[in-house]
Amino acid sequence: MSAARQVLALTGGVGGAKLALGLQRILPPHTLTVAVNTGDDFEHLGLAISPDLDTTLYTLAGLADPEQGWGRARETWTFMEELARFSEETWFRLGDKDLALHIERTRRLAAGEPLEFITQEFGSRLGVATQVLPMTNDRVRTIIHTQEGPLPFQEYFVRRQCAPAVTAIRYEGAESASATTSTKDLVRHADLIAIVICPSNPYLSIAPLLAIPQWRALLAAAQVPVIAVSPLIGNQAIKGPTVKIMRELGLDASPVTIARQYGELLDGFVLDRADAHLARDIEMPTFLAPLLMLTLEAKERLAREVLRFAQSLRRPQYRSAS
Ligand code: FO1
Repeated sequence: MSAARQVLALTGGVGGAKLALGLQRILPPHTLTVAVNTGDDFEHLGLAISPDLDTTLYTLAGLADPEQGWGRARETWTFMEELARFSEETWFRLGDKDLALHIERTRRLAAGEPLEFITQEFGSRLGVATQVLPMTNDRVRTIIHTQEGPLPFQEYFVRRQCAPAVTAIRYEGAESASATTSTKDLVRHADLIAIVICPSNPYLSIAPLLAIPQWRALLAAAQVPVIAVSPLIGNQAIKGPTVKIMRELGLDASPVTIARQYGELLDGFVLDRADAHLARDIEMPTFLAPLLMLTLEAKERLAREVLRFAQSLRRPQYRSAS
C-alpha cells in the first residue's frame, strides 16, 4: 500500500476506537482519518465535554484507561473528591488528567475556534499520527426519548445507566449541521481507498453522523467502497446497550437488521465468523472475520482483513461522480 493512500473510519467511542487503533497500527502514519460522533457532547460544570473524541484521541495515543475504555489510564480523582464536598453533580466522573483537555477545549471554543481545529491540535500534541476529527463543528445533540420522557444523551447513558426503555432517538441539530471541511476534502480525495464504519453502536454513535444530510450525500457519492463492521456477534453486542435498544425499538437484534439499516450506503458488511449463516440474508457482499478485539494483535488482524475486503470490492458503479 503506497504511503499516500488514505482511509476514512467513522466511529463513536470505546468499541469503534479499538478498530481505529488496529487501523492506525497497520497503516502508514498520516494515512488514517477518523471522523467521530459528537452527538454525545454536552456541557457539564461549565465545561465542553466531547467524550467520543477524547476516547478516540486517548486510545490512539495509548493513554486510555484499559479497563473502562474511556478516560485516562492511571487517572487520579482529587478534583471529583473535592467536588463532592460542595456539589451533588458528581454522577459524571472527570479525572484530574482528563480535566485539562475539557478546560482547554472550553476556552478555545469560547474564543471562537472550530472544534475541528482544536481536536486536530490536541491530536498532534498527543503525537497521534491519525487525523481525528469531529463529525461536525456544529452543535448536534442526541436525545433519547424514553418511557420516562426525553433524556439528554449522558443523562440516559451515564446517570441512568441506560435503564429507561427507549421509544425513539433524535439527533437535534443534525438536519442543519455540516460535515467538516477536512472530511469533505478527504472523501473527494483521489487517494482515498476505503471508508470503514467501525463496530460502534449504530443508533447512538453512527446514526448522529448519518443524520447529517451532507454526510449521507458524501458517502453516497464516494468513489471508494464503504463497508461496515457489525457491532453484534449473533444477538449479543460486543459492548454496550445496542441489543437492549434494538429490542425496545421493536427491532430484531441481529447483524442483518443493522446491515439493512445502513443499506444502500454500504458496498460490503463484515460479520463475525459465528454468523456465517446470516450472510445469505444480507443483500450485499459480506466477509467473515473474528470481531472480538481483545488483544492488540486481534485489532490489527481485523483491521487488515477489513481493508483487504474493502479493496476486493469493485468500485461502485451506481454512484454518480462527485
Ligand atoms: N462513562 C461512564 O459510564 N461514567 C462516567 O462517569 C463517564 C465519564 C466520562 C468522562 C469523560 C469522557 O470522555 C467520557 C466519560 N464516560 C463516562 C464515557 C462516555 O460518557 C460514554 O462512554 C460515551 O459517551 C458513549 O460513547
